[in-house]
Amino acid sequence: MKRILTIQDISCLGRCSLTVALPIISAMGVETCIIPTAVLSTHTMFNNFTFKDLQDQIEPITDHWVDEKIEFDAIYTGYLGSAEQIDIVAHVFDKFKTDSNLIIVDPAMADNGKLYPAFDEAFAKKMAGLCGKADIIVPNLTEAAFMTGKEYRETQDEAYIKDMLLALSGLGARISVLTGVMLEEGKIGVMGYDSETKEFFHYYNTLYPLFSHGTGDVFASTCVGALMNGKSIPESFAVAVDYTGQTIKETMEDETKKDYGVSFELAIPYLLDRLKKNVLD
Ligand code: PXL
Repeated sequence: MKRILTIQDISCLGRCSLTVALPIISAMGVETCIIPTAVLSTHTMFNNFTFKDLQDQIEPITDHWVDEKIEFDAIYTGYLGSAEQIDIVAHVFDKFKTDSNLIIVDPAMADNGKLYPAFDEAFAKKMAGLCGKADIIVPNLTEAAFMTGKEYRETQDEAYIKDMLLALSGLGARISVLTGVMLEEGKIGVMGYDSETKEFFHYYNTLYPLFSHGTGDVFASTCVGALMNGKSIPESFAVAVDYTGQTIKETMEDETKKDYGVSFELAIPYLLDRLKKNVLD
């Protein structure tokens, strides 16, 4: 059985970060170890959220694991609460990176052209550095623009997406994948670039007209789970696009619930079924 480590906050309510990663990756049959970087009452899109920093626990927890000779098949990071946490997490990568494991960084910090309330441009530059230590990065267009210094555009075309991917690949990860790519009416998906083979790949499915926080976390978690199930990189992203779409579709049945994240639970049977298929070959 594969074992991964995911490092992100716990937003107690709001279905994002660890409350999404842990159930989804576990459901995909992968042992999911966690390091909670902070505990918040909700994600930061609510007003008056509480925030308890847990970063002083990261070194002792990981030192203990080093003593126990623990290894991980992948390390996946999402929302990190401060620039200092990025440095600490970079050190965790150094402790557990091997020749065969994968580091996946979702630089969760911005959307729709804006940084989340807790962050500034210096944080984005630091996150770009963490992306340089990853094998795979999965930013959305806003995050990519903040990390590369390139312009954020609402209207997308293929040349713009490819140009952004090449700039992202300059950060240092082997695989860069842009999420939320919309090049065709009614479709949403990803385009990726493999800097070793110099090849682009892409995958799209139906665009459901609902915006909800946490969909990026559902997406990245699913991708990690699919990779750990032996799927190829493009197929893993296809599984993630399909499942994320399905969770949004489920959530649309009850629009009032969207501030509380997507109804990913209802789509888990779909995910397990989808995991058995390969749609790209
Ligand atoms: O990745 C989404 C996310 C995770 N954690 C916290 C957040 C958000 C998005 O707003 O605020 C605390």
